[in-house]
Amino acid sequence: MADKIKLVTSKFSPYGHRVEMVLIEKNIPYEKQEIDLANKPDWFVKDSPLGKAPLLYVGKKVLFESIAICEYLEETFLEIPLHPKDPLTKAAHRAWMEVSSSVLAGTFGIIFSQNQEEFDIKKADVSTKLATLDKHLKFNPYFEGDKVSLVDIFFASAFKPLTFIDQKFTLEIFDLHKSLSAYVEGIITRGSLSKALPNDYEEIFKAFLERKKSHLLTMSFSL
Ligand SMILES: N[C@@H](CCC(=O)N[C@@H](CS)C(=O)NCC(=O)O)C(=O)O
Repeated sequence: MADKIKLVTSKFSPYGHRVEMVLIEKNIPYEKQEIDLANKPDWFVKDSPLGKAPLLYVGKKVLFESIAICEYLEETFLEIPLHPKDPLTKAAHRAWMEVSSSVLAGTFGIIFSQNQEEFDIKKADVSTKLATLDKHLKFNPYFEGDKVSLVDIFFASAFKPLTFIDQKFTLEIFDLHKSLSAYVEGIITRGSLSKALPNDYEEIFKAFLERKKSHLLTMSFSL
């Protein structure tokens, strides 16, 4: 019998969303347990070496770090592959997966900004990253043509919070990047992301901004 798979994550974690998207896209049966990262259970602190979510329990073993988890799922559940076979193409996908993580880190930089100066610097940083993506990538409609890949899943989970703040706070961050924007719209509306996101995503996002005393909340918004 196959080992039981359990995802432990927080409702708001984009790193957890990317793992859950992989589970859904690959039709892998799984259980999910959501925890409150502001109030971590003892068992979670014990099992998570860095104290971060997500974790993936596979039978009695536990994995941490979302990239390692997704790569494990890709190598184990072969029926619906999400990586290209060719090693050179796969390496390029992995490189852009790293870039997606830097877009996500940049987005959190904007969210954590405490004043206008910090906000301007962090927003410029993300804009530079978007310009880099625009310069180097052509999507058709996904990264590798018609078929969704792991790299698209990584971009979907990274772009979800960015598009959320872009729309709610009218940041106009995609205005110079129309083709990237069309790609992003396609991946963030995939069913696997909708299923991975909690129904109360907006409220959770708002509570997170309040907890972090985000400078965004001083700007005009429609939450
Ligand atoms: N590199 C990690 C990042 C995970 C991460 O930063 N998770 C956040 C939630 S989005 C977390 O657990 N934060 C709680 C903390 O740092 O105490 C991964 O890819 O899994």
